[in-house]
Amino acid sequence: MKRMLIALAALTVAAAAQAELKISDAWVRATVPQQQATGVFMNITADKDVKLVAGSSPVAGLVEIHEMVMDGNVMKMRAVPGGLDLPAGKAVELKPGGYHVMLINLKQQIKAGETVPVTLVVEGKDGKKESVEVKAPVRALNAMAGTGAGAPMGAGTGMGMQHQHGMKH
Ligand SMILES: [Cu+2]
Repeated sequence: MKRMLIALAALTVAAAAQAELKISDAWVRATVPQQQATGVFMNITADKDVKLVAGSSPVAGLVEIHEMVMDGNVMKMRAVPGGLDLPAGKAVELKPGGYHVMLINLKQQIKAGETVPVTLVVEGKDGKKESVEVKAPVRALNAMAGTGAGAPMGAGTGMGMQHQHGMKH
């Protein structure tokens, strides 16, 4: 009886802290054989202030939240320090050349037409974490920014290359 009460209390706390995430246009960039890493892109809108702090996927040994930064004249990517802010009610775009979820140490080739499950972990201001699963369809290797993103072609291509050699960062 006592154990059951504790379980109920825990559930109530989780429900109160829960943020809702609206995720749209999720996709993963396809890989060539032996490729070690690729990016996952999507639009996320949270209903509370949370941070995207981590992720996991059955196809990757490691998942990181990345941003692109200029290092001299070279665009590089790195893990977002402290996680990616998802302000309440504001759509945050993860797209090629910008923020992305990085799948690292790939266990298999990611082929166009498949769907990759990715679990995202967000942290609220109270430090509570919750996870959301996204099923992201795979798009061809040369796929550019998703619907409506309209990134300039030249810049996008260069960053795409950086992605394919993601293990160097
Ligand atoms: Cu990356």
